[in-house]
Amino acid sequence: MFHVRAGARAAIRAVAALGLFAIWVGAAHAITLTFDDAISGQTSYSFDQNNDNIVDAVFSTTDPSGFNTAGPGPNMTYIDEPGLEGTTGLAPDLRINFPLGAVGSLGFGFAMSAEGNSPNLTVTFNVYDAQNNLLGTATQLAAFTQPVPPTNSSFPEATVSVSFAGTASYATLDFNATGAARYIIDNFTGTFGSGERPVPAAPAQIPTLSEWGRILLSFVLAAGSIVMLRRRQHDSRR
Ligand SMILES: [Ca+2]
Ligand SMILES: [Ca+2]
Ligand SMILES: [Ca+2]
Repeated sequence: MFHVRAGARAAIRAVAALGLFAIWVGAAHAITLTFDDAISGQTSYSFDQNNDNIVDAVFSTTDPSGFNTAGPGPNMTYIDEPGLEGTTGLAPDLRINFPLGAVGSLGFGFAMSAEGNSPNLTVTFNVYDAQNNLLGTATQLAAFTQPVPPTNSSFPEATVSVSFAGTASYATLDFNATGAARYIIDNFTGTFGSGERPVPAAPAQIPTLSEWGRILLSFVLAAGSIVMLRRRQHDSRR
């Protein structure tokens, strides 16, 4: 027999509750896009990080050459290639749509293709709702880090995040082209994935009768009225 004392039972219940709580907190928290998909040359790409066939975020650029995935190489703190690489020459350089909406905060790591530090190595990250209201903004300067001290990273880099109230519909990234010609981003994090956000229910299907169904129904109705009529005639003769 497997006896569990009351104290042990309470402990098991507490651990189970803690586990459920951890799962719940995990579910309510963030998704991280790691950009592992092959997206070279694409100008728009729908990312489905948890592979449930529900798009989590759509990244798009107006650069006809599209995105690349490689850039600064492995000696970086915030970029773990593949990432999402592109030109800084647009305004904005990148747009991110959140089909399920995003809440709380959004953030990512980025690097810029410069050989030295400069005050122009900036990105401006804007977050908007569906009515194009600006929910939050941040401008962040990139600088050399030391992934393995005392050696500097290959390129200037940083992380940036924006916290906001309400539901974000899309965000834009604009890198300062006077600081560097190319950017790369990685580990785009926020509460916008299909595992974290309620997926809208499909519109209810109103059943409609096919042509065959309508013909059949009219026959049934006609047959019914004939039976009723006969019965009435039969009753009146009695
Ligand atoms: Ca990555
Ligand atoms: Ca998904
Ligand atoms: Ca730009």
